[in-house]
Formats: sequence, structure tokens, C-alpha cells
Amino acid sequence: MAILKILQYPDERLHTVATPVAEVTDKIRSLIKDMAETMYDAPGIGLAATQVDVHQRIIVIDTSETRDQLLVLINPEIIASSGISDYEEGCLSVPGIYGKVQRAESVTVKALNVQGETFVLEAGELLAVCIQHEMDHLAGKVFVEYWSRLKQARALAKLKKKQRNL
Ligand code: K1U
Ligand code: ZN
Repeated sequence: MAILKILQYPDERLHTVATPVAEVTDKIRSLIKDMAETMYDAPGIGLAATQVDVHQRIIVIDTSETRDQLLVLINPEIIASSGISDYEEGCLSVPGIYGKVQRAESVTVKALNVQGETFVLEAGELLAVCIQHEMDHLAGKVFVEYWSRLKQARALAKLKKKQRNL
């Protein structure tokens, strides 16, 4: 297993739209293991393949307190959603920046698991927010891009200052 490098905003590669996984092979399973290790190491509660510069529709998530409930979503699709939530989000690609984004309160997602089998999951609360945040990464969108130009500019300035001081 390996810890992968996480792209940092405003890296243009974060705007790449991911393509569907054609077949869940051992190579894909090996990438998923590396993504999970990278997410746990960061630490984070989610990671999209886009963030490690792999532009295929793969997400890993673990919102459990015990950090032992890995959820893998390959080719995820939201097939239903309801309600509105306004949750304070963070992002491993935008370290140190936090802010609210309005999203659906609950979602039903259809995806493939690591065996290549289709499953359907109903999610609410933090898991629903995290699924939507990670699916945005696969679509090339970073959470700060929901904000006004002014708020984005402030976040970027804060990020650049932090990067200069590293
Ligand atoms: O996509 C990412 O960059 C991961 C991101 C996911 C996320 C967090 C909060 C709301 C929506 C999506 C993170 O994991 S940021 C780090 C974080 O939230 C966290 C880290 C350790 C323990 C608990 C939370
Ligand atoms: Zn993120």
C-alpha cells in the first residue's frame, strides 16, 4: 500500500471530469487500497480519485468514529435526494479552509462495490454531505466554488499565505 500525493487547490487538475470505471480489476482494487490508506493517514472522512490525480469515478469514505467502516463507491450516481442541509465542510485539497455549502439533506446513491457488484445506499447527515462533496470532486468541482467570488478570493489568499509559511 502507499500514501498518495493529494492535489492542492487551485491546482487545475482538480477541475478534471472523471470517467467511469469500465471494469473493477485488481489494479483498481489496489488503487482503492492506496486511496483508503491516504484518507486515513491525512486524516479525512472521504477522498475522491480526482484528488490523487486519477480521473476515474472512485470514492472512498469513512465517517465512523471508530474509523473502521470503509465505504467504496465506484461509478456512483445519485438516484434520489430530498431536503436541504447547510453543513460546515472541509477539504483535504483546501487545507485549513472551512465553510458552509447548501446540499441535499439525504441522498440515495447507486454504485459498484470492490467486487464490481451494484448496490444502493440511502444516506443522511454527514455521510450524505460527504458523498455529495466527493461526487463534486469527480465532476471537477471544489466546495469553495459554491461561494461568492469575494469569499473564494479570501480563502485562496489564506491558503497561499499558509503555503508560503510552510
Ligand atoms: O474530500 C475531501 O477532501 C475530504 C473531506 C471530506 C468532507 C469533510 C467535511 C464535509 C464534507 C466532506 C475531509 O475529510 S476534510 C477533513 C475532515 O473533515 C475530518 C478529518 C478528520 C476527522 C474528522 C473530519
Ligand atoms: Zn474535498
